[in-house]
Amino acid sequence: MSKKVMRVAVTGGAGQIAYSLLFRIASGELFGPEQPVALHILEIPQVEHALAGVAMELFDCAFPTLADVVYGTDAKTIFKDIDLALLVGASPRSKGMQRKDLLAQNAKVFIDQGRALNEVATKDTQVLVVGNPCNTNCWTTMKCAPNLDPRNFHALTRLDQNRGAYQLAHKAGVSVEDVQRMLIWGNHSATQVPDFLNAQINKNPVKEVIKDHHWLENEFFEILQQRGAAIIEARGKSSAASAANAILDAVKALREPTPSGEWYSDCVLSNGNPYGIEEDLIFSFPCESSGDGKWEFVHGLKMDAFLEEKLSITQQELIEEREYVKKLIKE
Ligand code: NAX
Repeated sequence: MSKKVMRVAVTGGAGQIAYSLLFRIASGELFGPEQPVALHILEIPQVEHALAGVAMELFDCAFPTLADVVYGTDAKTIFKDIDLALLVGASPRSKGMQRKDLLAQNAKVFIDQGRALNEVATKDTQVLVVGNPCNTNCWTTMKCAPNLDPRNFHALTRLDQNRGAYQLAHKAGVSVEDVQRMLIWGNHSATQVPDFLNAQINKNPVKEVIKDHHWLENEFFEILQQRGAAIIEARGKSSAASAANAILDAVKALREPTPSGEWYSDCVLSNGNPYGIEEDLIFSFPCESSGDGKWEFVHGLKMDAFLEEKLSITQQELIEEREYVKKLIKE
């Protein structure tokens, strides 16, 4: 393997998503068997010892594609020379904590990591934020890393898209492969907007295949908006393997040309979007990629009163989150 090593930073390396994600990246699944990869793994000092154990396990897999593992607790050391940053680590929401408390706690994490990226990463480094609230954490990181290209900042709604595709397929009694153009708009939160107006099943509008429109407007929304909570209730822990899987899907979506007529959900900077969404938000849109990390908005999706109302609710939530963290960045 004489190719230049692809350097991928993963934060929250001792956490549960990373325990699936790191091994799938190291195995060559993300970049292919010919692409050597180095993992740069960041954690907080309290769990550095556990992270050492994860690194030992990575070495013990003897993956031919794993060229190097760098791990530690200093963001500037870990982010040096990277091509891609997967910002997974964040403080969890504890019992009784309000969303605003979580925003404030995690704003600090992403202000520091944004500044570290700004100092040591290159303009072309791609950044995908997973740690919640991921849209606003992504916005914070982007604002604190003005040396990087703002179009290279992404937050994850791919898990919600995948969940939506499964639910539509299950309801229609078809395979997930038969569901096309599934899309999530807005915030990765309980205001997210799964779009059944533009989605298709076997190239037919979903509303023509699933005649139960009450289910689409109610249960379908509720299942997706509450899926994370349902998994915590059932498993006692939040989604991890499916989140890692969605991270891989999201990175592949940027690295592989989007098939003609298709799109994928990605939370990106809203500037210049064709749907009238306020500028300067990290908002989930229909995107297509030319396969080299560059992406464009997909134009011309249908809108109706139901969708527009839902979009305005999720947009408002993101505006409020942004205004709240703005003050914290200035402090
Ligand atoms: P875990 O609590 O298992 O792991 C998080 C890890 O991050 C911990 O090991 C912690 O020490 C580390 N960490 C905390 N602050 C850090 C910092 N400043 N630098 C580096 N590491 C730090 O959580 P896990 O289940 O892995 O989830 C990680 C994040 O993903 C959470 O914020 C979670 O809410 C979010 N999720 C986002 C999803 C999405 O679709 N966007 C879905 C899955 C997941 O819920």
